Amino acid sequence: MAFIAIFLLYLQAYSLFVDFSVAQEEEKEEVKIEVVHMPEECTKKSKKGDMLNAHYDGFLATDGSKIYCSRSDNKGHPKWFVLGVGQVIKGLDIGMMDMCPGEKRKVTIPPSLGFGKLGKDKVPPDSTLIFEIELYTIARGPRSAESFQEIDLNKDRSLSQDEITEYMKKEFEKGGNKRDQSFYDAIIADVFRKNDHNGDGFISAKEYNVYEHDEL
Ligand SMILES: [Ca+2]
Ligand SMILES: [Ca+2]
Repeated sequence: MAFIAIFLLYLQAYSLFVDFSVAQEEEKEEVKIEVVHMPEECTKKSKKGDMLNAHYDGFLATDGSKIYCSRSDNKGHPKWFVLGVGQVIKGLDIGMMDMCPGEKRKVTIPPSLGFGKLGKDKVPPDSTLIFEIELYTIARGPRSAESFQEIDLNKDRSLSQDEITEYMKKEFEKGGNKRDQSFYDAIIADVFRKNDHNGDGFISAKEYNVYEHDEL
């Protein structure tokens, strides 16, 4: 599972996360959640800090026009994001809590938990939004203490390029995928460019854990 964390580092390097700005005012309004489909078996429920893989489409409540589609906006790939940390608008952070893999929801989001008084791009000011969401996967949150320790083979509380490469190889080869060294080198270069903030050639616990600095 820590592979997911590395994978996220990699994704972040390519800025696949939508940079929604969160409106903070008027938080009394609520998100309305309708469960459209519930799988027969619910293996686990989403919670804050989990990494979710989902497709979702967003519409304006007023006229039903589409404002976002993770299928077309993300080359058809389900979107990965961390729940509850502001990577998506507040209404989605709330509307996707306690959700099961395989579950589908229709979530109605008031303006104050969406794009607020200002709106953004296709969203006019003060818009209520409707999102149709299908959740595929719930993974352990990225950059947890657990995943850090799993990668940190020599337990010196920092991640070397070798340790991360080693980890990625192991994970890829589990899936029967042999890759040549250049494949890993490219990812590693990216990961270090984006995360090794002090340029010492190691990713420290603090550099690794961008969401909750106190966790490690
Ligand atoms: Ca180490
Ligand atoms: Ca560093």
